[in-house]
Amino acid sequence: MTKPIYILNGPNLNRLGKREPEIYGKTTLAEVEAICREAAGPQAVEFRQTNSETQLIDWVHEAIDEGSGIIINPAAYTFTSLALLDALKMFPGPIIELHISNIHRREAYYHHSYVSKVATSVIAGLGTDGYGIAVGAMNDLLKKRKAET
Ligand code: CA2
Repeated sequence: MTKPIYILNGPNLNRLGKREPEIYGKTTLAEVEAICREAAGPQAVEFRQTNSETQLIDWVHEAIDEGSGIIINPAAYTFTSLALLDALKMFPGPIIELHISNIHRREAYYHHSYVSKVATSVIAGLGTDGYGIAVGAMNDLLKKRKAET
């Protein structure tokens, strides 16, 4: 069995489904987790959310030692955190950066992502459906890597 996929969520995403449904939809984070587990099938998943930059970085370090892939919605840290970028640079596997909204259609301060510099792929604007799609894509990336080794 391959190592778990880490699905990491940054600040304020614990409020998903409760505020600004016109931007982020009505699905809660607990429902998103259930969608991810369903999409993963037998592939193990570590699904987490934090409002702390330090915690997010510590989880990336954990994933470096114990994870096969990272799907990350860093929320506001996408646009501010060189420390998160430095941590992700150390991860040897595939990284999918995920945003519920299409950040490029939004205000200019949402247009420059540090995380995109190291992401294998970026998914944005598919709503919370993007999570299930990201898990399917991650499973495919991991299968391809395994076949190549
Ligand atoms: O679209 C996304 O997934 C974002 O990463 C969400 C971040 C925002 O800073 C990014 O530009 C795009 C903000 C998350 C705020 O979370 C909320 C969740 C529910 C209700 C209100 C805010």
